[in-house]
Amino acid sequence: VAELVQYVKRKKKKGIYQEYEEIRKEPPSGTFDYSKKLSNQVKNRYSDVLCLDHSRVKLSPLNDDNDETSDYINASFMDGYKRSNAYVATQGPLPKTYSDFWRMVWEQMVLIIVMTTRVVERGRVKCGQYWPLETGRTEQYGFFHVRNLHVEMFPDFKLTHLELYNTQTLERRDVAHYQYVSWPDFGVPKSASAMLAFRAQVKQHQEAAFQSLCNDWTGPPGGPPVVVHCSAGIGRTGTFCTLDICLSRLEDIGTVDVRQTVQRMRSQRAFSIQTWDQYYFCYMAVLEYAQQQGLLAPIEWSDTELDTDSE
Ligand code: PTR
Ligand code: PTR
Repeated sequence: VAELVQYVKRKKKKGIYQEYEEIRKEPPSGTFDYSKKLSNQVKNRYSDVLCLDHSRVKLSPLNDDNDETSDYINASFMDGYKRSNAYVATQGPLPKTYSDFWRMVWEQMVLIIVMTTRVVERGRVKCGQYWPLETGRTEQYGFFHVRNLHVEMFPDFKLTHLELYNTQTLERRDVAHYQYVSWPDFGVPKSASAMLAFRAQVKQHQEAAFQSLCNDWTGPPGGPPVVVHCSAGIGRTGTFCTLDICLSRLEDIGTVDVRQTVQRMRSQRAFSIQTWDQYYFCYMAVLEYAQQQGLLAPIEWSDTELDTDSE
């Protein structure tokens, strides 16, 4: 990581911005045909944010209709650090897709949902209210009943314990819903420390929940994917996952490669990380983490290193 400090100091903020511009110019690594199908278009929140065909999450087709696109949801598998399909990155569910969303959560045996947006921001709906808000309430979405068991409030996030009931198989499962509420729209968190604490809690919860599931799990060794979504499922979602991957690698082998991480992620969920600031934030958050963990001495930044105008 010491090299990473030198790298950021040498490139300065402007150089990191340019690095992001280069990544952004690379064409997407595949086709979006399935997302574009006429009967799927209504299931996309944004007509310009589609899923790559090769990494999309397929729902099991519904056999009670002839709709051959009933397996579609705007969601993509993404690899984590040394783990394939560690995440499902998805858009904020639309009323039309609530039941598809819960079907995906069920079929992928998801334990944790991470939401990095609020439902309404600046007067605009960013995501549907796809789970019951009040403790004790149950809502029905397709053949799932979702019950809000209880809510815990933290300074920057809210943890809702949900119970999912599948009315077809009569099984119940617990799902934890983490909503990060301090991420301003059009921007990045001011300090990385709240985000780092959030990530640490999510990671710990996923590991603990997976431990208790172990006997029932027949999938890959790392356990079920964590579902991560914001509004479009690319900007804040990509930032959260990039950070998680970079920190896992740092914890394991002591090095970080933000650029390669983002390039790989974009090959599975196109357009991941939407702004320069989000990209730069990943670097700064990694450095903040390394200082917190005592892997780095406190860094002193000169004005020119943090200034976008200076060369
Ligand atoms: N495409 C958007 C625009 O044209 O304004 C860009 C945009 C990016 C819009 C981010 C909203 C965004 O905010 P959020 O990440 O909070 O949804
Ligand atoms: N067409 C939308 C826009 O540009 O406004 C797409 C979009 C919306 C892209 C939100 C990114 C957005 O941010 P996020 O992925 O963080 O929700």
